[in-house]
Amino acid sequence: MDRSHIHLFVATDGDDINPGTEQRPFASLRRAREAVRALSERGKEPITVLVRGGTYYLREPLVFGPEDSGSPEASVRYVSSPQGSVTISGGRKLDCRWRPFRDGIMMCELAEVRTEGLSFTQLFVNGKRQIRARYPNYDPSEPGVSGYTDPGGPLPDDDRDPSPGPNDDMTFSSGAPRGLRFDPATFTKKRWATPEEAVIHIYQSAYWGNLQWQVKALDHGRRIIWFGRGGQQMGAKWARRPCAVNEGSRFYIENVFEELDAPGEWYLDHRKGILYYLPPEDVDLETTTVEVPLLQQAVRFLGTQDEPAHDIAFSGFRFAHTASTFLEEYSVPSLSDWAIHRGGTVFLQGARDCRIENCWFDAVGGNAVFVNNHNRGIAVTGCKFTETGDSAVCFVGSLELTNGTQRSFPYECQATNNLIHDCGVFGKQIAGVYISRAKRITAGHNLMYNMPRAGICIGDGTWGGHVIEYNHIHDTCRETGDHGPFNAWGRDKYWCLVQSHTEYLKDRSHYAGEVLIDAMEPVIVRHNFFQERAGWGLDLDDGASNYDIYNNLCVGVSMKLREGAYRTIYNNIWVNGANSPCFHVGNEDNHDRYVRNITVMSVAGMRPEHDLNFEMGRGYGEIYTLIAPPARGPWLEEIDYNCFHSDVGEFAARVELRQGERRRYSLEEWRALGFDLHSAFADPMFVDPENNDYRVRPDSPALKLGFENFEMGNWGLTDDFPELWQD
Ligand SMILES: [Ca+2]
Ligand SMILES: [Ca+2]
Repeated sequence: MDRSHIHLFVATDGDDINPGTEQRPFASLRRAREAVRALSERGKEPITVLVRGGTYYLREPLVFGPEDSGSPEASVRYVSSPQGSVTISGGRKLDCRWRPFRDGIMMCELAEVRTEGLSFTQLFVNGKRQIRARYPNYDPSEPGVSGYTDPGGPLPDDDRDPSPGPNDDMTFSSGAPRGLRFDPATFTKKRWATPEEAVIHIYQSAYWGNLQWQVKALDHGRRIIWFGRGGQQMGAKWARRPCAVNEGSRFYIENVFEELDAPGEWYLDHRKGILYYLPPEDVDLETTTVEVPLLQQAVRFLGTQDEPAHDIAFSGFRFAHTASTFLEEYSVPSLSDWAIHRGGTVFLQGARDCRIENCWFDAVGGNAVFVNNHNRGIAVTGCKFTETGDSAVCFVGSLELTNGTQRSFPYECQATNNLIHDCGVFGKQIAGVYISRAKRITAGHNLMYNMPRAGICIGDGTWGGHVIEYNHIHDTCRETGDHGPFNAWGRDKYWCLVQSHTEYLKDRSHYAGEVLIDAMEPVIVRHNFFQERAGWGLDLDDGASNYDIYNNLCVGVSMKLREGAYRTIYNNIWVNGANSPCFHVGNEDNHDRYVRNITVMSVAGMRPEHDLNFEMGRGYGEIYTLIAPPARGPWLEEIDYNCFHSDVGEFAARVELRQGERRRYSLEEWRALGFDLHSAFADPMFVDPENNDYRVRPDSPALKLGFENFEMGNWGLTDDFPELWQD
């Protein structure tokens, strides 16, 4: 052991009155933090706190401030020893004495529910999240579809709420519906004793995400579910006017005692202090560990722009049992669709050069890592995120607080080499990596799959400079639509809602405006591999501007450019996209260039899918979709030197003009628009597509057009991703 390197020790069988040595370790991370704080060598010598294996149940979040910081030469590190052996729990273990209730349901008395006000919304049995008693029952077979039921329809405005809340008369533009009609044919036949305890989880009408409400009352006569608090979990709620939720909004309702009827379901009776649980067959209650989340956050790095918490690292921990946050406060960080809860199991605000490395965020209740407002040089790397309630990693600044010398946004941070899958258990408008009001964020070498919405999402152009590279993303947007594995918006100060969403089919248009004031530096998207069955692929939605997109391989999806300007799309490969490359609602004179790309469409490869997404081009072998070009040109600075092919045998583009004219263009007609004058309809001659080698052969016509082969297979996790977190 390096003599100049200070080591402190923590063990579950230690004692906080100990000196924290190897022989006499502390018992808590909190005590170790206090010892580090007091060390005169702090910032001069590297300090490592070695935490020995076991579960550390926190009574309150661990907070690290400027006074707990290291220095660039001598950081303070908290390390699980060995790696992966330590769980930092935001909950507590229950002492359950189970006895039978009825129908296989077991019960146990929890005195602390009445004596201490213990309350929880999740239950973990042997480390696995169980199911709060619900209707319909959970069914994993088709995520977002199975385990839900359809409503009867939205609530008409003139339906009078028999017990309005004191502020229900306050109306405002981002308000939420007051309730929902249920369909007696499909709704539960059971009668609920305490419907006001129930929580509804329901998809927004356009399936851009979901919303939750506390149920206020059930009216069986009028077939109405009245909503109480909730509906704040999305920014864009009004996709299908007039209702955020309508007859197409699938939902389930949880926390209902009478619906406890399936293995894995549980219910806590707060009044009696009794926990009920129907154990699955493979659970032996004699030997189980039962844990419940209490804290929403486990670790907080808290400083300021002038006095940051800095040079602190967490390495090798499993984070578990943090409380769900979907009924907490959500804010709308930008003009994009999102609302977000500014919290996370690890929360950073006013931090600099801190690292979260090699950690597993195991079924945490809300966001896993939230990098809020001013932060710089934060790295989240080598981590695994599974079954998170909301997003995995969020970098979100504050427009309200960013002004003058107030730099209240994440800057030069990274989420790299992370394994992210099956996230968004509660929230569906979530992402693997979410970036909003931030600058120069790198998302690289992540492997993401089985996500309800995008893998990586950028909410508006402020302030660009991000690098999205070498990610391998597949099976995203499983529960939502109109999106892709990568999604971005550019609803900054010049973006025009009127052109975008109401006038775009009329004879009106204008230019994109001074988009580079907000989207200051280009966002680089390169060397990613996206494999999907549906969706837009690279979805540059609503004005997303200033992008350089090259050397990406997209199989099953392609790309979309909607409004915006200054996008250069070159040297990418799109194979059998659910959508053909789409130029969607154009701004005049928009400086977009689309050159030297390869598009291959196969009708033979078409798979009819149940699909939430718009499918345009699929099944027709169309090479492009062009929708609502500007009423006055020019549009698209250059589309040329592309190689495209389809087994239909000839070029076709689907064109929808503003005047409502829809038809297929031949190559000659397409060229009459000034596009693809030098491009070739020809087989690009991939080397070995069956094995994801989409380089082209030396005699490929694409090479003659300037396409250059790029490396294959270097996407996703790198070799130093921790072996213990590999699936
Ligand atoms: Ca049930
Ligand atoms: Ca979109």
